[in-house]
Amino acid sequence: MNRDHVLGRTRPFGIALDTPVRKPASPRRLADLAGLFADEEARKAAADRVVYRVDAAPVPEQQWELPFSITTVEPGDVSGELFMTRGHVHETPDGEMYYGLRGHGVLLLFDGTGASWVEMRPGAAGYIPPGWAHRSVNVGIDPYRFLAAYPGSAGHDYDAVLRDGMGARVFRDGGGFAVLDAGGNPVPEAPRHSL
Ligand code: M6P
Ligand code: ZN
Repeated sequence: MNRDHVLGRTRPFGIALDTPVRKPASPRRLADLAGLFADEEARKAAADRVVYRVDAAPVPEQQWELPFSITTVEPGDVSGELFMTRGHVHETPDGEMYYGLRGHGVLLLFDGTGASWVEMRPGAAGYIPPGWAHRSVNVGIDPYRFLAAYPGSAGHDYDAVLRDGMGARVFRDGGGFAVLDAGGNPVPEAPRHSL
């Protein structure tokens, strides 16, 4: 790729992270999340409830670009399973970075064999390594909001998650939450580093 070609494509800009970026994209409701929660009947019964929305910066999903977006997941659950995004794996095995802005979340990760997770609070960064499926879960009582930045070449494959799941589900547990594998065993949290 030659530099002159990419230089003509997009222009610098800034965005205030905590105000609506553009007109919000159409919200994802429980009606749009078929086959993802363990209790499918309970999901259908509450089909109109808004689960999350994604506000994307005006960056094209093309190689060499770095698209970013703010996702807001509402608090709530389906039979105790906490509200979450659809979840996807990248079509090309690009990594991604999340940064917590508001509320309390879990970044759930799955490499096709085992699950892992990162607790997300305002100011926390979570790393999604190449090839790992990822989903965001609101484990708090307020909306959970985070910034995501990923290579423009990545693409979104949703079928892999529908077919194979995420290796774990996140449930309400008393006043807190539990990340459990298919056998009902707790999944260990990923290590947390300081810079
Ligand atoms: C983050 C990023 C986006 C993604 C969004 C919602 O903002 O990972 O690429 O679209 O979360 O997740 P999903 O597409 O899985 O519903
Ligand atoms: Zn992604």
